[in-house]
Amino acid sequence: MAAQAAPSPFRIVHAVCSHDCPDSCAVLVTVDQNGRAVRVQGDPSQPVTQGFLCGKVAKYLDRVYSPDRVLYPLRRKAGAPKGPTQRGREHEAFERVSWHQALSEIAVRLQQISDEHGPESILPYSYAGTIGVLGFGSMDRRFFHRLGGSQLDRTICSEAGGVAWNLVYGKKLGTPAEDFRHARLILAWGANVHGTNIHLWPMIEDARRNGARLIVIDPYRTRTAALADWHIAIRPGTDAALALGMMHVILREGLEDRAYIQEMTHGFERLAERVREYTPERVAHWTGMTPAEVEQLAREYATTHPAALRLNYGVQRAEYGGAAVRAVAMLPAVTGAWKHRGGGAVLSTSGGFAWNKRELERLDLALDSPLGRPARVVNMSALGEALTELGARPEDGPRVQALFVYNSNPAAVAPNQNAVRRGLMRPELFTVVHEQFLTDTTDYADYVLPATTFLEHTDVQGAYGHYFVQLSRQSIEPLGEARSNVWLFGQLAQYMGFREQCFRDTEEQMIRQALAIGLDGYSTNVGMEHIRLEDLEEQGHIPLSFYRPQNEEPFLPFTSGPLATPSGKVEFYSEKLAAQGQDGLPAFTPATESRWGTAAQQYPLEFLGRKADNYMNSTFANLEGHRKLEARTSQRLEMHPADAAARGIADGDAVRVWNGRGELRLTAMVPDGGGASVPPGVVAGRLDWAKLHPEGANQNVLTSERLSDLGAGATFYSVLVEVARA
Ligand SMILES: Nc1nc2c(c(=O)[nH]1)N[C@H]1C(S)=C(S)[C@@H](COP(=O)(O)OP(=O)(O)OC[C@H]3O[C@@H](n4cnc5c(=O)[nH]c(N)nc54)[C@H](O)[C@@H]3O)O[C@H]1N2
Ligand SMILES: Nc1nc2c(c(=O)[nH]1)N[C@H]1C(S)=C(S)[C@@H](COP(=O)(O)OP(=O)(O)OC[C@H]3O[C@@H](n4cnc5c(=O)[nH]c(N)nc54)[C@H](O)[C@@H]3O)O[C@H]1N2
Ligand code: SF4
Ligand SMILES: [Mo]
Repeated sequence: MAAQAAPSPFRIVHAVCSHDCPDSCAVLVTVDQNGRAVRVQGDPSQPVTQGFLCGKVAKYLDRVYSPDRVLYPLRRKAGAPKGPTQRGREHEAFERVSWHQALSEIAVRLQQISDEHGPESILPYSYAGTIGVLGFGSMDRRFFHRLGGSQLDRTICSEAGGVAWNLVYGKKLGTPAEDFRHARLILAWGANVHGTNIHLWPMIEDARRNGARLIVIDPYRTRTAALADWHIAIRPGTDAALALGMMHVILREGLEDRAYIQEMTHGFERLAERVREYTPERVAHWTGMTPAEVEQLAREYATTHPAALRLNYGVQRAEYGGAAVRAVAMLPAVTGAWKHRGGGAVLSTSGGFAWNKRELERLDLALDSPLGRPARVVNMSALGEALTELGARPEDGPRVQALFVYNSNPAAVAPNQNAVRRGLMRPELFTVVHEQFLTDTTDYADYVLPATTFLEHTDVQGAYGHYFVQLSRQSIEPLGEARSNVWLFGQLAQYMGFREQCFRDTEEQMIRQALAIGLDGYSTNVGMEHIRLEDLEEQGHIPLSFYRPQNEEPFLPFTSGPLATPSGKVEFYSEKLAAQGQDGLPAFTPATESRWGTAAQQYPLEFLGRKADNYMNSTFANLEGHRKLEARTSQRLEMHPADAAARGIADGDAVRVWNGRGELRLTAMVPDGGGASVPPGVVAGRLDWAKLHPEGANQNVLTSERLSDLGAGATFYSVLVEVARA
């Protein structure tokens, strides 16, 4: 008798990693007959994921099924004080309540606050816990618009760079990740490819096998830098000088692409005039390179084709990060690198995804709010100020009386942590946090609501490192009473008595809205016209129409016009900026908090409060397995031997790191001999959870709320400190 194959007790579900990472991996989740996820793996059929996940998410089931998950709504017990709580004892401050109780009590409280202080006294605070289109911003936006709550300017990550890029090119598009294979020269500029964008690495390896060189420009010796052909340990915040210096050499030696400049760009004569000041000698003085190195880099970049530039967001977390990104972004337009497959540059690909935000976010609901207009805008990068100072002047509007946090851990990730804390500790502030874990921020919450992970809800997603639209199907039932962001804000709207139909939309309906599905079943979004939901369901991932990796015809952005800039061209000179009284051209300005700033006498070291390779901002920092991977650098201060010696500090010493905003204790990490991870005058640390430190604070006690030149973004990498043995 022929044996018949038994039906598999497992099913495989297409999901998408929703963490704030350019790679947006296609994930295959294996679920057993009991509905338990038993395996996650990268989808081999997705051309960027290529069948593997990063070390953080390969261990994702440890996170999903962690015994520390928040599984039920929690309410702070009467009299339980707010503030940093010892890990493992957080639960003692809370009591379990039902969703009905939590939602009705929160609704009553928000209504009271709105009536008494005006709805703008309610501030949502969210970032990118999930970058799924629905989870990142949809029902929540509808809710706060209808409520009249303050609008949040989401600037903490990429705004300076995004605004800068768009000033030059009009749209966040760039060289496809897959095409890096064809490059002969790769520049990773403020881009920690190995740590934060690992799926670009195989493309770089392919290119190198074919003879390409990899040059890394980063003050810190990342794993990527250690593997490069040339690591340029540039001083923090001096990238604009280097890029303008490269253009100086390129133009002096006639290495520019006249035809491309003529056809595609605006303001070249003015730029040429400007770069004359940036001689290799002057650039060397600022950057810490030699003049010969500046020249060599310029020549190599301009004469090697295809040359691909991976510009990531490291450069723009700086006071003049906008100008720096503008200058760097102009390089491929000067050399015509865009014309070659495998050439050009990429900061982000997110401009390719024209989601139907109008329908998802419904700003028009603001007209039905008690304000009858869109509410004031509060910058998330100055949360400390918003909680402690906003409302002091009549023109500010009301003080913040309620904070509603989701998709974010501001007590760990927002700059100037001491100010943030002072704000969160205000006795009258009402704070709600929707979370998967009891984080630094939930220590200040009046209510904690349990949130789902991407295995437990459905979403649709684009990416900022590739061009695929992907559907993420729910693979398991929510754990405990965890609920998605969409569910939470839809329900809360019912408790607030909002009658609009849109608050009853299901996730399924909202995915159709995001895709703007037309009568014929196809999306009506630009670039998605060939996509039906049914096809996404079946295939999991579909490339945008202008980008088909299987086509022979390569996607060469910015090689034909008109572009989405005011002139329709690549803008070396921005009339728009000039009209605002700003410099129409990029220039180099040393940061206030840099070795050239006046505060450098008191605080002589430039501090880079970087991200951890094995965490995702503060996410994962609470998990034992991830912490083990990060152990070598965790709670360390990486120093150059010269700076350590000058302070009598040896490797392994306990040190105090401080400035006018705060102080932190870390353990010095000083390499002996060569191999320093930072250049002289620079020290570096890693982001984690504040409550993992004995003093209940992390490196953001040192960072400032000063905003960047463009986009009013955060400036985590323009910070001065002093260090001493503890
Ligand atoms: N493993 C891991 N992956 C992540 C994240 C994470 O926390 N961990 N975070 C995710 C998020 S939110 C984002 S926005 C992306 C960001 O991805 P990246 O842009 O790569 O992020 P950063 O690590 O901030 O910056 C990159 C590099 O810039 C360097 N840098 C700092 N200052 C300067 C400077 O002035 N000039 C130059 N040239 N380089 C400088 C830093 O040392 C760092 O190595 O990564 C995402 N992926
Ligand atoms: N010193 C320093 N500070 C930094 C940076 C740095 O490089 N150095 N980087 C900055 C950057 S680039 C960024 S983007 C920000 C990131 O700041 P955040 O966006 O706050 O990032 P995370 O620390 O990852 O916290 C996200 C939280 O969202 C939760 N979460 C995940 N999925 C969901 C969900 O579906 N629903 C809900 N309700 N919650 C969910 C997670 O459990 C996690 O606690 O940090 C910034 N802060
Ligand atoms: S964090 Fe990034 S690299 Fe890791 S699985 Fe998610 S998308 Fe992929
Ligand atoms: Mo970010």
